Amino acid sequence: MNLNRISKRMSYLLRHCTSPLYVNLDGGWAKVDDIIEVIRKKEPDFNLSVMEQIVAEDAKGRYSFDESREHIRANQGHSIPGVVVDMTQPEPPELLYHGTAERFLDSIMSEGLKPMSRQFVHISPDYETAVKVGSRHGKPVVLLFRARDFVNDGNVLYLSANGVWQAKHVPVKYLSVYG
Ligand code: HQG
Repeated sequence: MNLNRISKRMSYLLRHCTSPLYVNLDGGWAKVDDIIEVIRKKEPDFNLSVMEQIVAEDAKGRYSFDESREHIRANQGHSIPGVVVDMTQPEPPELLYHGTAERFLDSIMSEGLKPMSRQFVHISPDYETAVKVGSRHGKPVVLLFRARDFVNDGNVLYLSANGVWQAKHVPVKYLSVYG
């Protein structure tokens, strides 16, 4: 059984799949039994203990169970319209990082960071994470984001349960190319 492949399937169902919609818009929770049932159609060995292992071992903390452990959600990364996952708004450090690919730079430096297909722009807590995120799209470039100024100017910046900062839009004036 390929756990990485199953995790991708879980991510798809919990973040992106609208037909049918497995998640409750209020909180992004899906029934554990429903997710297991649908994935078992392609992965007959998948079961609750494998799901628990994937959730516990996920390097990015992508998933959470609720207190009853009857529901599971993705902590961030949704494209499903209307899903609201609870996030906090702690005071950010002065600087955060956004990893992207060189080919997107001109567009970003003219229109700012946009969420593209997701609900939010994802912003990393450190340079190394940003390099990894940017490398997924091509030659990585890291942008410095003046997060404290952004918030002090009245903009909203969220922190997901697994430590990814999120904003609806980041105007160019808060961004500069790192290095
Ligand atoms: C870029 C992974 C042109 C943006 C990672 C990014 C992350 C623009 C791409 C999470 C733009 C969107 C998210 C603009 C933004 N013009 N390009 N105005 N504004 N972009 O995959 O941030 O493995 O939706 O720079 O670890 O790469 O899925 O976002 O390059 O946390 O859990 O448009 O996905 O986590 O790409 O990655 P994505 P992302 P998971």
